This record gives sequence, C-alpha cells and structure tokens, in this order.
Amino acid sequence: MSEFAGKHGLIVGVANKRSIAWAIARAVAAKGARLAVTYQGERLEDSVRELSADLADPLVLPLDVTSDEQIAEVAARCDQTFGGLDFVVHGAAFAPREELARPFLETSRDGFRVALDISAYSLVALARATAPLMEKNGGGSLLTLTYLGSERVFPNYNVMGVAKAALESSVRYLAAELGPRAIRVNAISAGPIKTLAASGISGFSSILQVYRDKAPLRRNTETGEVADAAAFLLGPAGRGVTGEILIVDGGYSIVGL
Ligand code: NAD
Ligand code: IMJ
Repeated sequence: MSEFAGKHGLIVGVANKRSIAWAIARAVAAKGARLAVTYQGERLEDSVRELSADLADPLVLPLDVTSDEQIAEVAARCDQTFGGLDFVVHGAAFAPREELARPFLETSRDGFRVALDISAYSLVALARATAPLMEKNGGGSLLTLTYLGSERVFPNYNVMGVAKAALESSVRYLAAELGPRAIRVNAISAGPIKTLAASGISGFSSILQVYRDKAPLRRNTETGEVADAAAFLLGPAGRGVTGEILIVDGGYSIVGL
C-alpha cells in the first residue's frame, strides 16, 4: 500500500484536474510519495496550487521546460527540500496550434523546432538535471507520456507525431546511458483522453468513438488507468523495466481491422 512512503517525486505537466500528470501525482501521493509539482507560467499557478493543496506538504514551483535556468532551479529546490529524488514524471507537450491544423507538408521550421524542443528535448534536459538527485538516492525512475501517433499517422497530429517519435527514441538512449546509475527511463503510450491537450482538436469526439468501437476493452482510456500503470513503472514493482514504451489504450493498437 505505502510502497512510496519516504519517496520523493517531481511531477511536470499538470495544468488542471484532467491532466494525466495530475492523475499520476494523486496515485503516487496516495501510496505515500511526497511531491514537487510544477506549473508552466503564472496563468496556471492558481490552478496547480489549488489542486496541490490536497497533497501532503507539496513543493509547488514554476517551470517552463524551454528554460535551462528554470530546470536547474527546480532541481536545486528539490535537492534542498527533499535531499534527492526517487522519480520524475514528464508530461509536457506542445506544438503551435496552427501546425495541428494545416497539412504536415506545411510545417514551419519554427513550429517544428518548438514542438521538438518542448515535447522531446525537454526530457533530455530534465533527465540531465535530475539524474544526480536520483543517483543520490541510490537510483530512480523517469517516466514520460507518449502517443501512438509516433508510429502511425493520425489526422492533424502532424509534427507532434514526429516529436513523439523523437521522445520515444530519447527514452531508449537515456535508458541505456542511465541504467548503469540505476536510473530507469520509460514511457506510457496512452489512448486518447479529453484533457486540455485534446481541447479544440477538431474531430476529437469522433476519435474517442473510433477507439471505443475498436479497442478490445470497448471503452476509452481513463487517466486513472494510466496513473496505475505509471505507479508500476515508477515504483519497486517496475524495478526490472527500462527503455520500455508501455501501451495503455484498452488494446486499440493490437487491432488490425
Ligand atoms: P495537459 O494539457 O493537461 O498536459 C500537457 C502539459 O504540458 C500542460 O500541463 C502544459 O502546461 C504542459 N506544457 C506545455 N508547454 C510547456 C512548457 N513550455 N513548459 C512546461 N510545461 C509545458 O494534457 P495531457 O493530455 O495530460 O498531456 C500530458 C502528456 O500526455 C502529453 O505529453 C501528451 O502528449 C500525452 N498524451 C496525451 C493523450 C491525450 O489524449 N490526452 C494521449 C497520449 C499521450
Ligand atoms: C492532438 C492533435 C491531433 C490529434 C490528436 C491529438 N489525437 C490525440 C491528441 C488523436 C490523442 C492528444 N495528444 C496525444 C497530444 O499529444 C496533444 C498534444 C498537443 C495538443 C495541443 C492543443 C493546443 C495547442 N497545441 C497543442 N500541442 C500539443 O495549441
């Protein structure tokens, strides 16, 4: 039950109560973890502070993952307050809205850069900044979130698909290098969920319907299901797993027709 008692984690990617990262935060906090939760910009500060009020003595910090200074500051604050880290959740993703609306062929150089910077490079930067803190604690677990659009073409996913392919490859390269330091690196590939990152995506409701119809479990993925899989990868039960992309999508991806 309290498999995370005495453990410290950093959660990046909470915007509101629907965020997948928030479901993960709740799941590991319920199992005893003490958390640092970050918010991207003042716009989200109130929302994240309000949510975090339910956690036991949380550290709530600003973090824009495009800033190396802010990443260093977050790592320093975790070090000061917790004396190290046992796990890190990376749930940040972004592409400029227009890149998800026009044809992939029209992807701009800047849109490509921004999408890859925020959605893929940030994992590498976060890993570099937090690895010494996890090493201090005798090892750790780093987890990110991805989507099947990394391997297959989904309408409008566009440059985010390219960014997720880079993210998943980064998981493997980081896992290979950090394994000798007892740090595991994994991703969960979740089925579509109606979060802020899905808002305003044209046809998202029909996508949910297709998944519901075709997935072996005949229903949509819930954040709580992703969170339980995350707790497995972040905690002692996942100790033998690294470099893995664990699919939590009700089985949708196995179906051919
Ligand atoms: P969400 O909007 O709640 O989370 C995305 C987070 O990214 C937000 O908290 C946002 O603040 C953060 N972010 C964006 N730019 C940032 C920056 N520069 N610095 C710091 N943070 C930044 O939506 P979500 O669905 O919970 O997304 C979390 C992760 O799950 C993303 O990686 C997303 O690609 C992935 N995912 C989502 C779905 C889905 O259908 N919702 C499916 C599979 C994977
Ligand atoms: C997003 C766009 C198009 C198709 C999509 C999605 N499908 C799914 C998503 C099929 C499941 C959600 N997803 C997996 C994401 O990673 C979303 C990332 C995202 C969403 C937005 C919307 C608002 C914005 N920029 C974004 N950048 C990344 O301005």
